[in-house]
Amino acid sequence: MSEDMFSLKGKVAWVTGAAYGIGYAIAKAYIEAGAKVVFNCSRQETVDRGLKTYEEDGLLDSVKGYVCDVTDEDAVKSLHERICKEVGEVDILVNNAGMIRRVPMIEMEASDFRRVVDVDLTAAFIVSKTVIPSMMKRGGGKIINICSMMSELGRETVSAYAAAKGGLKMLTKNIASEYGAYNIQCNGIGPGYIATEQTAPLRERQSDGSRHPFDSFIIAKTPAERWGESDDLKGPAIFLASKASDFVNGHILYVDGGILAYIGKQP
Ligand code: NAP
Ligand code: GCO
Repeated sequence: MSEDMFSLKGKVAWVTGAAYGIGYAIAKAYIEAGAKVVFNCSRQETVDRGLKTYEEDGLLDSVKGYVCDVTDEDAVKSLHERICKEVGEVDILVNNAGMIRRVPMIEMEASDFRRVVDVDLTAAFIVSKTVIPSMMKRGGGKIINICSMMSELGRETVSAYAAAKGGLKMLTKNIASEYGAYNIQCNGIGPGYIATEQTAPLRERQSDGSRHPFDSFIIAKTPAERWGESDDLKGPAIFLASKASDFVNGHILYVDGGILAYIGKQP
C-alpha cells in the first residue's frame, strides 16, 4: 500500500462543537492522523475551555477554535470564509455540535422542540450546504453526521432529539445521494450511550451510592456491558474521514457496543 489509507495528512477537518466530549475525541484523532482541525462552539468560554485541553494534550499547533452558533447561517458562512483564509479549504466536515432537552413531549414547549431540531438537524443542513460547493470544486470531500441510537429508537422525554436525529440519518442519506457523483461521501456515526457531559444526568449516583436506574438499564441493554467512551469513536471517525471509506456512502455506522443488536439482559 503506497500510502496509509487511514492517513489524514494534509487535510483540513472542521469538527463542530469539538471543545470536549465526542467532538474533542474525534478532533484529537484527526490531528493524530495528520489533519489540521478547526472547531467552533456557541460560547467563547467553551472555545477557551477546549483550547486549554488541546494545549494540555500538546495539540494546540494543529487546531483553531472559533465562536459560531451552527444554527446561524450568516455566521456559519462567515466562519467558513475565515477558515478557508486562515487554515485552508475544508476536506472533512463533522457535524457534531448538538444538544438535548429531556422533557415529556406533551409538556414540551414548541419553541424548545424547534431549538433542539435547529441545533441537531437544521444546523447540519446549514453547515453542509456551506461547505459542499467548495468540496465539489475541489474534486470531493467527506461529511460525517453524528447521529444517535435515537436515529433508530425512541424513548420517553426525547421526542425532539429523536425527531432531529432520525431526520439527520435521512439527511445523511440524501446528501450521499445528491452529491456522491462529486466524490463527496456523506456518512453518519451513531454513537451508543457515551459517558459525556450530555449523558451525565443519566449516570448520576443515587443518594445511597447506587447506580442511577437508567445507568443500570443501559448496562443491561449493552452486550459490552459498559457505557461507551468518547475515544471509542476515534477509529470509526478516522475510517469515515479517510481514503479507506471512499466507496462507503450514505451509511450510518453504529458504535454502540451492540445495543441495536440486543434485546437486553433478562432482569
Ligand atoms: P456535549 O458534551 O453536550 O457537547 C456538545 C458540544 O456542542 C459542546 O461543545 C457545545 O458547546 C456544542 N454546541 C452545542 N450547541 C451548539 C451550537 N448551537 N453551535 C455551536 N456549538 C454548539 O455533547 P456530546 O455528548 O459530546 O455529543 C456530541 C454529539 O454526539 C451530539 O450531536 C450528540 O447529540 C451526539 N451523541 C451523543 C451521545 C452520548 O451518549 N453522549 C450519543 C449519541 C450521539 P456550546 O454549548 O458552547 O455551544
Ligand atoms: C438519552 C441520551 C441519548 C444519548 C444518545 C444515544 O437521553 O437517551 O441522551 O439520547 O445522548 O443520543 O445514542
